[in-house]
Amino acid sequence: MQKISRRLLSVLAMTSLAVSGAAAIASPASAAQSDCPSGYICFWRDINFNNSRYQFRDRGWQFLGWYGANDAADSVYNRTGMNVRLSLNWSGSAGTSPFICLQNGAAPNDLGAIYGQSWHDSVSGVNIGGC
Ligand SMILES: [Ca+2]
Repeated sequence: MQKISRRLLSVLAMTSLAVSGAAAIASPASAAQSDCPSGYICFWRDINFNNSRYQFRDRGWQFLGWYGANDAADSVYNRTGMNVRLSLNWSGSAGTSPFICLQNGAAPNDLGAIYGQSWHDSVSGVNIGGC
């Protein structure tokens, strides 16, 4: 029953988000780097592209907290075709320093290990084409 409810929520989230073109959440059971569709940047809650996924394709700043993903991501895959700026903090309307510029195609599997422990469970803002 709980599994059905979770799946329904996921479908509802994907439906509403498809309209806004922002983010979607995948079932943790199917988590894999290859789940990230072309044209998106995907964030996973755990290292090595595991657990829930959040994906974005719109340009301009977005706050991961709008999708329940603030201070949670540990792995990322940039398939946007552009460089993407990630911020550690959020001002209310845009990301604020410190930043990472993630090259198109980059797929850091452990943000804390690669960019320093301050990036573990700490990404707040994403800006596709922002660097
Ligand atoms: Ca995490």
